Amino acid sequence: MRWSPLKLLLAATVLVCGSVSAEPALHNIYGRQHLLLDGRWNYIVDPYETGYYNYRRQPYDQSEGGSGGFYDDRKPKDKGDIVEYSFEGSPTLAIPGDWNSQDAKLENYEGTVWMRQQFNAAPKEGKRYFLYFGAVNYEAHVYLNGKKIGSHKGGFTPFQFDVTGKLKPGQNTVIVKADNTRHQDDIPTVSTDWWNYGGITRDVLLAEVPETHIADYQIQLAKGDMRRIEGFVQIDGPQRAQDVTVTIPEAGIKTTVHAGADGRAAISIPLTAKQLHYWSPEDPKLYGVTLSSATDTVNDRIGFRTIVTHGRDILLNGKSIFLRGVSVHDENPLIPGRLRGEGDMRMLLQWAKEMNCNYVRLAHYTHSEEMIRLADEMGLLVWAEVPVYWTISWQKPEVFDNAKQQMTDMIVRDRNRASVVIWSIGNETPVSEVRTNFMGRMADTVRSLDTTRLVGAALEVHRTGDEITVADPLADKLDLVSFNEYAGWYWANNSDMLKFHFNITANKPVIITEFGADALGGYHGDADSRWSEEYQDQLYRNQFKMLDAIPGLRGMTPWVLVDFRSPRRPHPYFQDFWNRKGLLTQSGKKKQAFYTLKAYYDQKQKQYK
Ligand code: GCB
Repeated sequence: MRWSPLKLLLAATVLVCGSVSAEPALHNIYGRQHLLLDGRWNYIVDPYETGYYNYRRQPYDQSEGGSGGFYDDRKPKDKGDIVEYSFEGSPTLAIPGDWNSQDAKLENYEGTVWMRQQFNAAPKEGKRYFLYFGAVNYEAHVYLNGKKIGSHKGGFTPFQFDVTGKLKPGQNTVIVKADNTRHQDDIPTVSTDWWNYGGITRDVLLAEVPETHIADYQIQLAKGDMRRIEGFVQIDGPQRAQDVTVTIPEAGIKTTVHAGADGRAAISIPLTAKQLHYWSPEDPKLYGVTLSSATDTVNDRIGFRTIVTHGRDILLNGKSIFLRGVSVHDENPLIPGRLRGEGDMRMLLQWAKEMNCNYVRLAHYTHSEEMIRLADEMGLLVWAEVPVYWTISWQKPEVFDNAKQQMTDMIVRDRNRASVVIWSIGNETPVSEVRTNFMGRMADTVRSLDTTRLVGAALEVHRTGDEITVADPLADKLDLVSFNEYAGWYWANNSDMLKFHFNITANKPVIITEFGADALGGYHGDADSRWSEEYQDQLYRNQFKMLDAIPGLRGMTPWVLVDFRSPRRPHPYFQDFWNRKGLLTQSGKKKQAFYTLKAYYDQKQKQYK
């Protein structure tokens, strides 16, 4: 069919007006009644976006009742009919899972892929249904039974659509158009040091909740106050004014609060001295917590701890702590691709624990909710971050809105996780006025959403002669002096790096967010030979000397736990498209520096006993 210009214009208008952005996701999605839509999804690779645009590059009608694109999932009506695509018979991807690592032809693919799943539903009266995506990289357009239900941008945070009234009893079809093309005005932007894994990389769920339900809540210790639980509960639906009872049976807590017409109630629960067993890496105690109202009940497992800074100290539950950390990417070195489930996640966190870590930096984007819940359970403190990385289009309001949305979605998702102690607003953002304004507003966003945690950013260092400083006005907005520094690798080397010294005068704790060196596992040389395990090992030893001289040093997360794939790393022998700064190789073998860092952490642990 050829479309008249008027019809095309109308369709385009409806498309713009009719496209619904995703809504903030329900808190604690795994605690809700749900159907998991993971599994094998049929997919069609669509580099020219034939399923979305007609031959004139006009989008097909995406309005209610609109049709034309692959979302129709059309079958030929009769033998004379022509349909040039078919999900039936198309290959399948395991979801959650990126496409780059599942189809050799797609290893470097950046563009559109359509994915289809079919499922049975039995929608009930008086219930609301949300189609929830843990993460889709990067831009997602979602269709249910041939109708567009909305779109979302951002590859690492969850989103959902209200599909109440749109589900059919019996078989339903969900189709996702995902596009991982990089753009300058996105978050992250075109240049990163990680693989741009595209697709539905985390769980897809159909959640069922009562019409009036508990949508969100925070139940945490008040900032620095070990004797008070503080937070809120938010009810959504037609009967918002309700009582909500919070019970923590093991701690003998039962409190009822009243939500007004806006569905919101503040929570404040005084505690006696020994009422709670506080969460810590040594003893990651989680309590069963239940929120119940006349219409809904939600269960969670929550740990209680305080985190504050005091001068140059970091106090966990009032006690000085050294953050013995390591940086981690959401990537499985053994089976290429993003982490696909608890087994993968446990493997990475267990390696960190073996190194005697009490802390991980989940860099440089938001990792999955399961990973954070595992950190809660295994006793690892967490630095959580959004992909505001390197050079963003700082001056554009819509880019700020995107960054703010990703930050908000991360906080809303993880605000009840004891492990998360630091929200990071970004990584290595070069100093300029417009950037500092942008990042300052990001810090304000975090503080407006959560007062109980610290705010950080991985800053850059500045060198004058032999002196290394952090000359960044953003530091005033942060709770920590936190920075990446590559002494001995990108500048200086093992034989001259020790002539440099840090001069950091701020009365705040100092956390090194990255340092490191590439080493090809099994490649040996002396401590001056780049790429050798000995070079990396010596660099760590030198770093400890330099860093221990900083009076406020309270932690570090060397770069990085395990080798990871990166298109920026083409050296044919040493890299082969892997960043080799891992303390473990791509096959999980420990490099020498693994043991050196462990020994350093053993000693730090004794020091902070
Ligand atoms: C950095 C980046 C990180 C890179 C690392 C490197 O500063 O934050 O994403 O992977 O350096 O290896 O160069």
